[in-house]
Amino acid sequence: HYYEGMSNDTLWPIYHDVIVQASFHREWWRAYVVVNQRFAQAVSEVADDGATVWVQDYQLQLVPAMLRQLRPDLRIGWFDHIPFPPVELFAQLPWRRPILEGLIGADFLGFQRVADAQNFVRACRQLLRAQTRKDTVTVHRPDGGTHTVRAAAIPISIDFQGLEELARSEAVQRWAVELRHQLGDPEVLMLGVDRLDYTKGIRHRLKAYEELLQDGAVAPPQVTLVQVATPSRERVDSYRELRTQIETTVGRINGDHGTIGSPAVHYIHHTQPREEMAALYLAADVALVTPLRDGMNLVAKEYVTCRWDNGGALVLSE
Ligand code: ADQ
Repeated sequence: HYYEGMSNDTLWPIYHDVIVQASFHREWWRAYVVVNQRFAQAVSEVADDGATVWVQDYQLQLVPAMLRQLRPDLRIGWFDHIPFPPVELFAQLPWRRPILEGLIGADFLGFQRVADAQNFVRACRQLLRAQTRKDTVTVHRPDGGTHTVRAAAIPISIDFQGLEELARSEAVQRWAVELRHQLGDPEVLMLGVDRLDYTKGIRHRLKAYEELLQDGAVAPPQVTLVQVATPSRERVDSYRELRTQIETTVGRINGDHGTIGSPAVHYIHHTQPREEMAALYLAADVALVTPLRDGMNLVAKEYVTCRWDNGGALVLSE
């Protein structure tokens, strides 16, 4: 109810522009409150006097206020890894007010983009009638005082030094060459790496590739696509449906356009070791990063980092 329900079948779709319908269930919300309370309680028992606590992501939006109540001495930050929706979408949530009140308990709220932080500030103004000024929101406390929280963009990045080192290592470089050989030495190797999620645009990407194959613009083995689709949220209906659609499409494309020994799409549905990911990035001529909606997208940054030779092309959706 807490994770697959409220977090991933209610909040996730609302925060990603309702690409799929969100579900609303009171019992999911109740579980969300209970679990957030449990996190707040646990942190309150271990945090040092005056410690700074970082709360991560949309699964824990009530923790800041709950924690502040338990431990007023703490400095509390929260980071949103996904988009924060415009108020028109956010307002669909029956629990919009308690969520905003939960977040306001923090001292600082971090978002991926300025627009996300602005959406949050606007939601506070419109839905809570809170006082807002630039990137701050001020509310009255029950004791008569006021509390101010700042909401700003602090986009996430990756450990690019560590990853570049790995991608420069002899083992990974050798692996990249071997990979291309195993794939039939294509002239152009295209790569997609995504969690199997409807926000990532995997179906749209496959459709575009299929049209290029149909038009005769590309053909294996000269051009080939490796699609890594990591298993994700497999007990949520919309994710199960998506997996079926993607795997049916891959099967159709290979049936129509592949030949023995050279499929048009190489499809991988499991997690891979870091070294293997680095080798794939290094081997790929084109990385296709085409989400419909995304917080940041680390795959784009990882590809650019692994192509330390400044080769390759990154195709990035709007
Ligand atoms: P995700 O949607 O999971 O996270 P994304 O930014 O696409 O995030 O990163 C996925 C990560 O998983 C990458 O580091 C990638 O290398 C790794 N990965 C994918 N498939 C893998 C596989 N088969 N094996 C091993 N590793 C694999 C959320 C938000 C994003 C935001 C991030 C970080 O949805 O928008 O960028 O958090 O804030």
